[in-house]
Amino acid sequence: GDEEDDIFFDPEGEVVEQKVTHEHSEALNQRIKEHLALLDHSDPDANGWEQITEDGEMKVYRKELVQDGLICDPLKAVHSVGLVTAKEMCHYFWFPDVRRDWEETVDVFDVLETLDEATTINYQTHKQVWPAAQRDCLYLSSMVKVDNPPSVGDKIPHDTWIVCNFSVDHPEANPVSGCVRALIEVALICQTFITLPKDGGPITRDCLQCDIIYVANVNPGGWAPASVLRSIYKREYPKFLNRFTNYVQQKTKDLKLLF
Ligand code: 18C
Repeated sequence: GDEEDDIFFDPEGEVVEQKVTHEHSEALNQRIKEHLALLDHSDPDANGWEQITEDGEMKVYRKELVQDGLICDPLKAVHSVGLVTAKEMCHYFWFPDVRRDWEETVDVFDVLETLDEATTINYQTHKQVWPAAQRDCLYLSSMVKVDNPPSVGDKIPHDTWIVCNFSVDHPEANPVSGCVRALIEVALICQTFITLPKDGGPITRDCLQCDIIYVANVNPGGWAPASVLRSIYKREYPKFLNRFTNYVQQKTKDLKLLF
């Protein structure tokens, strides 16, 4: 389609420009803007986030939220891992070809459309959890470099990337029968921090620290027992973050740094 610029202001008041290249560009830009506001919260317990678990550097928070009788608890995790860049983390989270390498909760996975080099529309079904019906979701997934992130105090990131997944409709969806459609709003925000070698040598993987914020708002779309659902949350999100970050560290350990 026609390219035009959509200009908006980030929370610091700086102008951020995002290209409008496809029919979901404006929705995408709006969500990116909202997710990036999370970088402003230096206190992770701010705004009613309740910590539900932690594991090393990883902390997982939720807010209890029930909508129309359905449990829709927003989830937020913060993590920090060495040896990888923000772009590498986001690449492996976004790139459809490697989805099955790290995503354990998915059965069917199809790319329905490629909107640009870093944006796809995906359909997937998730493993069924007794006694609830199986879930599927249909979502746009896009990976974007963030040029002017809101600042997080005195730490200056080398670079910032985000992957944004959110539910959309698509005419070519061929849903698996019996599935209940879950609605998702997910973001993975990654920032690379570099400690330069004291001897002036080259930057190696040991110089890298990648800070991560992961947020997920999932509406289960239909009945699911509260206790089962909340225990799935508590178990599956930390499991995903550990598995995924280990996966990216393994995949990249012998590769050139990707910024
Ligand atoms: O972000 C992640 N993955 C991305 C790529 O797949 C994408 C996916 C988001 C998750 C959408 C969840 C939709 C419903 C899931 C159904 C439950 C499956 C659980 C299977 C357990 C064996 O952004 C990484 C996501 C990793 C965490 C997934 C767990 C999500 C739990 C949400 C539960 C809400 C649905 C209720 C289902 C019924 C349960 C009784």
